[in-house]
Amino acid sequence: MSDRDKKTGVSRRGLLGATAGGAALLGAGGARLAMMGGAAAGVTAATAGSASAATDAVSLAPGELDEYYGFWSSGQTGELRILGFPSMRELMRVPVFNRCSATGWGQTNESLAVLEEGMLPETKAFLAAQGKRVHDNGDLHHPHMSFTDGTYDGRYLFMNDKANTRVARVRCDVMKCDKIIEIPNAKAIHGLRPQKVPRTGYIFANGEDEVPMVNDGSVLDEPDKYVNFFTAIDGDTMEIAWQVIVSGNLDNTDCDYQGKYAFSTSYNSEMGMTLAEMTANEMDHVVIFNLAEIEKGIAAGDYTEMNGVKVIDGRKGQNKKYTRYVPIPNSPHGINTAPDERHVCVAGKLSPTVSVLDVTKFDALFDSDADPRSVVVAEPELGLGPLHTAFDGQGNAFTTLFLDSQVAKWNIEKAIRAYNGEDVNPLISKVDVHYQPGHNSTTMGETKEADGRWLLSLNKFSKDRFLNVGPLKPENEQIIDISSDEMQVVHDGPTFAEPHDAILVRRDIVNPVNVWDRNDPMWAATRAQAEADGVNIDEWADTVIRDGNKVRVYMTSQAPMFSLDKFEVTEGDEVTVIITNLDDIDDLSHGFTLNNHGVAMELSPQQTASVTFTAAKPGVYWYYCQWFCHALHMEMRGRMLVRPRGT
Ligand code: CUK
Ligand code: CUA
Repeated sequence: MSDRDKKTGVSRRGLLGATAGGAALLGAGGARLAMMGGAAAGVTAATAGSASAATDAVSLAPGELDEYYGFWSSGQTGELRILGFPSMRELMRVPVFNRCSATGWGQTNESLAVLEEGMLPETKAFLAAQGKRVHDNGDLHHPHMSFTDGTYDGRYLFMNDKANTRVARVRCDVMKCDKIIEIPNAKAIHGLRPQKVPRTGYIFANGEDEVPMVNDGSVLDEPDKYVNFFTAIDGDTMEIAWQVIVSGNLDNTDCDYQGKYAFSTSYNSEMGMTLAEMTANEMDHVVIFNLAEIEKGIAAGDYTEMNGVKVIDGRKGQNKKYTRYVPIPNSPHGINTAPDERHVCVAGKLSPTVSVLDVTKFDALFDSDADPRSVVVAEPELGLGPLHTAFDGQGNAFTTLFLDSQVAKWNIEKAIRAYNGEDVNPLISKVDVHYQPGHNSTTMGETKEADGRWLLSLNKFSKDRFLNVGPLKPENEQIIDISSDEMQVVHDGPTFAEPHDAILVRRDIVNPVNVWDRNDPMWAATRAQAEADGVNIDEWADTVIRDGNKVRVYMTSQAPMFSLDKFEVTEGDEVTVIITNLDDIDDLSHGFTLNNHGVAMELSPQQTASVTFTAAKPGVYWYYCQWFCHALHMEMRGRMLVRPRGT
């Protein structure tokens, strides 16, 4: 029990009671958990760190820079967040699946183009029926950087939207989203990973929710008609390369360091629809995808075309060239490839075990009819509710234990020896975290350059760790010093809904620009329209073009003024305001906010952005710059006159 717990009188075990009770509701799975309760006894957990020299290591003096970029998901907030690590200072929010009031994401024509481009026609029609053009929510779980030769290359970040079945890409040069695609056939994209070797390459994306193969509303309770999809996306073009139909829900995914296999956990091998059905089996599975065979199968025409995608049948009992199903206990969740480039750790969730797969045994699995379990080389029992595993690059693994509110440090090689009958204990130590950890992440830990310096534990509950802000509490993300075998918690970091995952990237890998390139593709369509209108948007512009009832207002910004301090339109006009920020000094962002029109957008140095609205109400409306840019920032404003129709 930590000092903090003593002070509040709340015991960690007491807090767990409620959650463990929840687990018991799961029936067979819960019973198994209860039975395994003592499995990891014998290792005492370190107490949580109090203020000490170690906490100094994560705090920076004013003006100092962090050693790592942290790229955070934000769950149902829908954005990507950038934090400095280990200071945990939030540096930026990158809107992706959400609507952003500050930047105009989801409102500017340039962002709407990104949001609409990869949308399925049926979704466009569905949204139109709701009076909308785009979704304004998303559920972003898994941000991952592109790889070259097994380590991060600083080109792109890729991420999923579980809520609306999408995959997005963020450009690391400007830290803006440039592509969003909706995945056909699949539903609820969850696990997502980029190919590590030779490069990204493919983005692997799991469909979590199974739906009837023909989902037209005529099928509900015919489980054999339900299917699920694994998708490979080309990370360069953001087009779908192929899909594989699988048995079972897909949860998380990862791939090897050889460029041959991807693999996904599956928590509902039963293909059940209710809680009881979904947790009936003691064993679920990991699906292994043979990339070369799938590519050959596609080339040879062994696919069905579904909604424009080439789909291979990789269901259990189908053609074994493409997939193999490895039985794993019990509703496995996280799947993480170790930096040793060989071992894959599969967290058991409802089983207290982590199953270790050896990728060098996968060839034999596909070449012969070997027992799929032959690729399992260790299965240490670590504690209750193992969810995700991170690595230090020195042969050790760190697994979050959701129900125990702990992180277990263990040694992969020792776990293999124990599995082979040797009398060794792979468990090194445990540390209490506060509380209920999901993902964890080590510095560079999902690359072959894992450096073993820090562990981040992303805890779902914060309970008593912060000032009370009402029934909705922040989550708590803790930094753990892993420089010695006794792990020490050195920092609490509250976060808002609901980061699942984060990656910690050495800062030399990430090199964004300070000022936009005037020829950036982000506003190529806007530029083409300006050219058609005979307006040069790279220089001072103050032109109003009338085109029927469409009006295009071209202006520029340069501190502390807009090139137009007024313009006139007529009631009912569809008005597009196009602005180029001519300032090219670091940090000199402007913005355009139009009063009482719900219009606001970002204009960073050398950026062009545009926004379209209907001038529906006669009158004078002030527009202003919403980024404090100059001593005369308040004066950086102008007027739009909307004349009554017919005047
Ligand atoms: S999942 Cu959330 S804790 Cu979406 Cu990565 Cu495991
Ligand atoms: Cu421009 Cu404030």
